[in-house]
Amino acid sequence: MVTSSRFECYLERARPRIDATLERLLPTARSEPKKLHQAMRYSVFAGGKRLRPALCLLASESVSGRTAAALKPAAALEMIHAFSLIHDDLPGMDDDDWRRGRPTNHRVFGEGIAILAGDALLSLAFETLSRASLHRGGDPCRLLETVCEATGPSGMIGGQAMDLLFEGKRVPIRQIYAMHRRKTGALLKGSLRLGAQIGGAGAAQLRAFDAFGERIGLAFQIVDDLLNVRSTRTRLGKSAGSDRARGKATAPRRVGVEAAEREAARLLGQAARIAPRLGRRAPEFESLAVFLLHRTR
Ligand code: GRG
Repeated sequence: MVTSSRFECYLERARPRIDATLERLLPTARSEPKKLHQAMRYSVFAGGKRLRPALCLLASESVSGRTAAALKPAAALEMIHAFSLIHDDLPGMDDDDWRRGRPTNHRVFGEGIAILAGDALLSLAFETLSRASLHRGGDPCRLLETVCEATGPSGMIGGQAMDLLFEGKRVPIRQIYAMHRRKTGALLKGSLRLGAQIGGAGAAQLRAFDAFGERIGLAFQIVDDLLNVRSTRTRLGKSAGSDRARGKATAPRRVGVEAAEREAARLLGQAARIAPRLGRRAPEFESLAVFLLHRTR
């Protein structure tokens, strides 16, 4: 019998609350412009794991024992994530037809509406963050700063640009990891920082969250690249083997599957050793490191 880890149990419990918050924040599919709202909802409610919002909630709970103030900011992270996937799949980027076992947003709604659905999700995310109600005199500007840093040129957008520029080139592994830290790692790390800030973490605890986030963020993308090599489309819900076909710069392609696996395990081992410094939910964070190493989608 396969038993779920502590982190998976937390994720299962958090998901309905995250979904309900997203449901309240997103425009209904019946309001105009219907096609735009349908496209936004198509990608947000497509069976994603809700990892980023769950990390935000877990960090807030770990610091303060509370999650209520983190719920809307957590939902904003999922909107940004959905936005990035819609744009990542576009013909001008990775040109993918499948995501989470369904046709990609632009395949269903057309390229123009897919671009706008992504843009609208990003704007709605920042609107949501700007309205965050924080206890103990917390400042929503600090939250915006965290998320802007995670998504901007030094975060996700910068990493996506490196990803495009590296295509078809033989890039040193150091630069591949620098790209991964930005493209994927920055939003995961930022999700933890956001939750910790909402919980009222002090400087030392924020540094511990950053150190943990740095490692799980990079390891997450290495594992994603390994899945792209090893898995099938049915299992992943998106195109497998596409990195090789597009000449993507990835760790398994640059240093080999075994060395990439060792690096992911090394980073997640380090993360597990930092976990005890992350507050009352330390066991869930430790379990997260194991979950990320063994995930299959
Ligand atoms: C303006 C924020 C912003 C971004 C635009 C398109 C783009 C720049 C960035 C794309 C970044 C990207 C697609 C990174 C890949 C991250 C990744 C491995 C996603 C898969 O995450 P999971 O496994 O997905 O959490 P689910 O389906 O579970 O939600």
